[in-house]
Amino acid sequence: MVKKIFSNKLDALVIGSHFSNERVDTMHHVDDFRLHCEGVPMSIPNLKEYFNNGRRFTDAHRRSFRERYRPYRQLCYSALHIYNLLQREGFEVRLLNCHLPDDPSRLKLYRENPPYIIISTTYINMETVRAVAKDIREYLPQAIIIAGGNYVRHSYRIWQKRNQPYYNDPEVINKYFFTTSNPVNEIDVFIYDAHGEKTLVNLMNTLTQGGNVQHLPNVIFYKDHEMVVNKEEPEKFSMDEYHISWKNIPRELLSTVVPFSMTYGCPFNCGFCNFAQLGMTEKSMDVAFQELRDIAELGIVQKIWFTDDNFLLTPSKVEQFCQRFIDEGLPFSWMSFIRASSITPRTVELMKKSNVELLVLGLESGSPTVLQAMNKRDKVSHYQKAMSLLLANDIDTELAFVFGFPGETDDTVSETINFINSLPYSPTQISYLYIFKFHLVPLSPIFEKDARLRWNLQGNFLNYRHKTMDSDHVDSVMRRVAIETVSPVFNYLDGVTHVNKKQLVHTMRIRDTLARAILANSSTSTIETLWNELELHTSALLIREN
Ligand code: B12
Ligand code: SF4
Repeated sequence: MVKKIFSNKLDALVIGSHFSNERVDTMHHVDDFRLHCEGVPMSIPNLKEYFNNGRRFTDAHRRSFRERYRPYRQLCYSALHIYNLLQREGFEVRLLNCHLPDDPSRLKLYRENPPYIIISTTYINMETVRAVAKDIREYLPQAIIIAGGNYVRHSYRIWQKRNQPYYNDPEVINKYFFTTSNPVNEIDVFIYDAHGEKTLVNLMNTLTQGGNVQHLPNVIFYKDHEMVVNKEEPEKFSMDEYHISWKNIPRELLSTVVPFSMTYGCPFNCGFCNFAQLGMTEKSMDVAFQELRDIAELGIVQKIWFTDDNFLLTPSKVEQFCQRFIDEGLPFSWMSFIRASSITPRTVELMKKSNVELLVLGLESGSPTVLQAMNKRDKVSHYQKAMSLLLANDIDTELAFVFGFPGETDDTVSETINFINSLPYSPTQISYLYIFKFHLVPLSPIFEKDARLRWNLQGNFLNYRHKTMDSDHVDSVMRRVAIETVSPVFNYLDGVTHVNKKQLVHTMRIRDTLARAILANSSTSTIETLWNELELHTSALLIREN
């Protein structure tokens, strides 16, 4: 238990992410090809308003903000994890899930004068952390600001490799905490362990008892403007040890959908991915189901969002999980990432029975050549079988593809477009299409010297060229894919429950046919006909907003 030297009631404030219209976003490569009017993405509620109001908005700015902010509203699992940890350790803690500039609710929390501010960098990069930390410093000059999580870990590993070719490029080193020439001085202590939970608790207890960080492993701090890197002592991490005590999570943090994690890490090694290189740790089924029963008892949650990449890793895992979910009669629908190889007639049957709502598949490409170059360890023929089964059972999907990886050519792009367009069609199923521009990131296998030489790969991040394509061409490829794909739709996070799913799916398809016609510079009369059709169908739609 912590001894308090501060008179404050509150010990710590945890910050999970940040959003602003001007934010520096590491995912700029997700091009937005959705239908927009007056800068507003046209979700179903926005379409209704637009048509009801004579095809204009009176509040376009507010609506645009609301739509862009939507993905940030949901509770981040990483922030919940740290909040839960500190609460369990006896600290009085609050959670600011998403920091927004100009948001009065952050000031309300600052006014409680938390001596420690804990920033999780799972979702935010260095420049975003700088913006958040500057804001905190303005109001809480005495607070101890601690940062940890994914981006801090990556920064440490890049610091270790700072003298290696490609890692020593100024464009790279200036994007990460410990190599940049412009450090984020507002942060007092960085925890660079891959996990860091024990270090965080140890650090807070040490400081609270009047000690200092000098001999604490796994931390980095600045002393007299010099960076001090304390020795590394990798923490042991177990998902069971850090299970969430749902009954102690304040109700105001919960909603009808909650994030849930079953595993950490990934046994694969896809060429473009920089968060794989860790062994996998799993939560035991008994602990997971105890948590799920606790959530059910809260009586507010309707859907579980499994946020880890790999909990449905094999067909037997899916069968084991779904059978127990059914046997325990849990009152939720659920959504999760899944690998195509885990989708079989039996697993689809069990997933359907256990009330699955949406499955997210990182298919990455419809070209065997590109899948092989990516080391994806999956086959297009698997994808086809998996998608037929999901569509036949009306299970909605999110399908993600990456364009521009070394080996990509206009022909492989055509293969992917043909694959997408060959997927069976169902009037009552939705497949959301996510297209990403290949992002050449440090610590991914393709960033390393041997792979670079093999593909004659030069550049960094979103600007590169290799043997088979360059990043400018990838931009035009993205546009081409958006225009030429047919039945999957873009995700507007509509936030509505369908009264008649067939009508809803039909309206979504018209919306994207229109978006694609506009992108393709189709004739004014074609576009006007589609607008009229969309208006007709939107008006007929009976929806419940979530
Ligand atoms: C699930 C997911 C989502 C879900 C969120 C679900 C949810 N409600 O939690 C959705 C789809 C909504 C989403 C949205 C976005 N995401 Co996302 N997402 C992920 C994904 C797949 C898993 C995240 C996760 O839970 N990881 C597990 C965490 C808890 O692990 P960790 O960070 O390694 O932390 C460990 C420790 O370090 C410790 N820890 C965490 N924080 C701290 C802090 C301290 C002080 C300490 C000591 C320890 C500690 O806890 C963990 C266990 O030990 C990751 C990729 C991945 N596999 O990690 C991308 C990822 C996190 N997302 C990313 C991005 C960019 C986004 C978006 C900005 C995309 C966009 N443009 O809309 C949004 C932002 C949303 C937001 N709120 O800010 C990036 C973030 C990169 C970065 N840091 O700059 C990632 C890494 C993907 C990538 N490679 O680009 N995402
Ligand atoms: S992209 Fe590949 S390596 Fe990365 S988490 Fe997914 S399966 Fe694992």
